[in-house]
Amino acid sequence: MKPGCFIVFEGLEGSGKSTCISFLENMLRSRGVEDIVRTREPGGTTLAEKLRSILLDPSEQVVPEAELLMMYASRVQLVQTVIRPSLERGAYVLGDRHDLSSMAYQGGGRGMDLEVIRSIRRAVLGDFRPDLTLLLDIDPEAGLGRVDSRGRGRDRFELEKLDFYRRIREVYLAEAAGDSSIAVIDASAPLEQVTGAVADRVEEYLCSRG
Ligand code: Z5A
Repeated sequence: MKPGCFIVFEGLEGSGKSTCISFLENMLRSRGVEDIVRTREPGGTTLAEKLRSILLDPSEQVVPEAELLMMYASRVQLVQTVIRPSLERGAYVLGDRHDLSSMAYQGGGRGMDLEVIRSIRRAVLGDFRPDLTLLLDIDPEAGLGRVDSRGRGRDRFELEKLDFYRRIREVYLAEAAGDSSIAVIDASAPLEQVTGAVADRVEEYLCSRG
């Protein structure tokens, strides 16, 4: 059986990750792909969803080191019990965030050492990586404006100041510049343009793997 593929969407809050994942899922289904698994991080397993509710709770005081380790506890549980088994049977796994979020948020946002984060990744995930990452790049003010217009209140991360998000964006773009498996998409463009770029990038990737 042909191995599956793991396509991840990354970006600031309100950049359109969930919207683009739904678009891609529909696109793949319209081409006859049936086995599609959607994941979100933190989350996606019973253990990881419990960690997620702690991590997003604005009343929780979480130190950066604990935050990082909880992100990886959530991730390794998801990879071992959901993502790897899905890929092994040939599924398309569409991820709403993965490892790059930890580099950007805990590294850029919280100022933790990127080498420490890389070494934790190596220790718990080995060489497991997404096949393709689509980074939806947007100015933090525009992204948070979209989040606020949904009117559901801000979570613990969304209460951070703009500088926090600017640092995250810088790390996202710096990591993308050094990694050909990360494609940057202008997420401030009208939705049809963004989904068009998503379709193009995925198409390129699928052609390249034959
Ligand atoms: N986090 C971390 O710190 N470290 C880690 O390792 C990981 C995560 C994995 C999880 O939140 C939090 O955990 C996150 C980082 C941290 N911080 N926060 N908050 P999440 O991923 O569950 O939530 P999020 O990033 O905040 O997602 P979101 O707010 O749902 O945003 P989105 O999925 O990117 O956007 P959307 O829901 O698709 O779109 C937002 C709105 O904009 C919606 O009304 C759309 O209709 C609209 N939209 C989308 N695209 C467009 C365009 N192009 N034009 C106009 N309007 C648009």
